[in-house]
Amino acid sequence: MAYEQALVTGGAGFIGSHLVEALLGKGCGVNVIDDLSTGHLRNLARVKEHIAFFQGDIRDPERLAEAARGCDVVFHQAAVVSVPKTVKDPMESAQVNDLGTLRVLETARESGVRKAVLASSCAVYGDDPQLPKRETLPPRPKSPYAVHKLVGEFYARLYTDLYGLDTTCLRYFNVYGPRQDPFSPYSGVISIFMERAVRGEPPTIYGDGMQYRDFVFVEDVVQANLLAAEAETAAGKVYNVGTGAFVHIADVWKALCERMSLHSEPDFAPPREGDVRESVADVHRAREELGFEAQVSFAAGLDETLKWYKKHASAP
Ligand code: UD2
Repeated sequence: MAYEQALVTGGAGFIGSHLVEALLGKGCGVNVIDDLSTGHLRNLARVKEHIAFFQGDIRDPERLAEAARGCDVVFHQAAVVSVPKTVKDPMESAQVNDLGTLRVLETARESGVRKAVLASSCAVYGDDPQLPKRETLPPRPKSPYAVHKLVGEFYARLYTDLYGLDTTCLRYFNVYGPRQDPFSPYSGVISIFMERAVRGEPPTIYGDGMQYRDFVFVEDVVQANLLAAEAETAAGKVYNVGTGAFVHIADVWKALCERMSLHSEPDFAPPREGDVRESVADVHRAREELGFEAQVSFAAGLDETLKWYKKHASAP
């Protein structure tokens, strides 16, 4: 193993907490920093005895330095993750997502971290109609969130070029899985539909339901992070993390109804403003350079996620 001690920023969040578990499973020591603004300690309940947890803000240099001490790799997952929140308050989200990310890179540089893997997003592609989304497409950010992610990518590459810090950015497509919080109108569609299906209530589909997304299971996203951390030739680069396949939104609900033996027609509402109609990842670069290939089929991922939502129906 190329690293022994990892820092996971946002480690109490949906993706971060799965990453923490996988790192521990590999025998790696794990430090977590999280301000618990959207993450929850319950996401770390199973591993809390085995990690060093630092409650704090990534913008706090002393706290971050404390959390990074002794780490050779950083997985940066902490962010304001709600796109509409960044639209509503672009100054605050820039503080966290732009300056916070810069602080993470700077702390990595100062504290002798060897590698930083940053969570980016397919949001950077914006509404470019070309499909599948290839890393070589010029970015067309359509929200402050997308700009933040792009800024992070640029800083990461700069830190590789200027300071020799090995950085890799991963453009997550639509991540889903256990622990994704459904209780916000802006939560991922699968988490919202899961919650509805478990209650036996119909969801709302915005538009005709024929829009589609590349849904990638959280365990696959974790694997992509682990591969990126060990890759020798990924410094300063960005990679899509998706499956290369897509599912129509209407079919997500159908698949859930089948599994729950529900006969529930969704409500339909006008398309959401600014919605991208079609999104699917080109997965070649990640496959060729990181050896990453999503392993979990949509059917298997949905089963696994549903199992979790059924168990945690009232308190995800
Ligand atoms: C995803 C990311 C977002 C940003 C964006 C960039 C998530 C949760 N969000 O937004 O952070 O990176 O990609 O393009 O991964 N829908 C319904 N009913 C609902 C909720 C959603 O029909 O109750 C539709 C929605 O209109 C959209 C699709 O489902 O067409 C996916 O919505 P989403 O919010 O899960 O994800 P997306 O791709 O808009």
